[in-house]
Amino acid sequence: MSRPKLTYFDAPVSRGEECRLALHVAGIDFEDERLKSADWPARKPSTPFGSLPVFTVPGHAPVAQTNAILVLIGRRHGLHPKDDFVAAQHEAVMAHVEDLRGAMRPSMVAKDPAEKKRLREQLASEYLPTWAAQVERLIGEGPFFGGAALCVVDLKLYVTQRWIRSGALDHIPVDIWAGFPKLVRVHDAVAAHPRIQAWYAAGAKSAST
Ligand SMILES: N[C@@H](CCC(=O)N[C@@H](CS)C(=O)NCC(=O)O)C(=O)O
Repeated sequence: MSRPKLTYFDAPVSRGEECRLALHVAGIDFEDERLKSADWPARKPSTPFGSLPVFTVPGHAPVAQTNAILVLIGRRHGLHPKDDFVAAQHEAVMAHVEDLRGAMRPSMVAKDPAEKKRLREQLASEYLPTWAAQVERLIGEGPFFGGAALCVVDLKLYVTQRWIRSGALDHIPVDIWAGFPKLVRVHDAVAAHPRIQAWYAAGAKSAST
């Protein structure tokens, strides 16, 4: 292996997509390894924590945990604040995104449609608006989370909003965060970023989900 490799499932979503976007925005030539679900059971035990994404750089141990990967890329390529305290604010919001994924999970795995509906409606009425309000009050003048420059935290906020807006989550209104203008502005600024546009213009990497 002569170049960095990002391993994730074959879908333009979630934790893996955040890392792909970070690598692309950073201008890193990387191998975009996309696993089929059928291949995962055989690969899972060889990953650090039995999960994806995993980032492998020649000469170094594989790095797992999305936020660790993003902060590593961000620090090395100017996509994460240099000031420790500012960086900690970004990392707190990155952890907040992971909290949201954890909160969504029971509704993702619920088999009973009525139970799924109940969980989703509860998320839509309480958790998701509160989650967004907490982020909204941390965002400054923009257009990005920390100001004029795109950072890895913005990629997480973008991918998360894209997920909510995609319509893939039954019983969660696609416009549930429309009333949070700073959050929406972060989404729009990332979507309009030339490197993001270039990534999705390149082909099979649909931004529809
Ligand atoms: N805390 C981990 C969570 C990773 C995670 O749950 N990844 C999911 C895909 S988004 C996964 O690997 N699922 C398959 C499995 O757990 O077997 C991170 O942030 O990377």
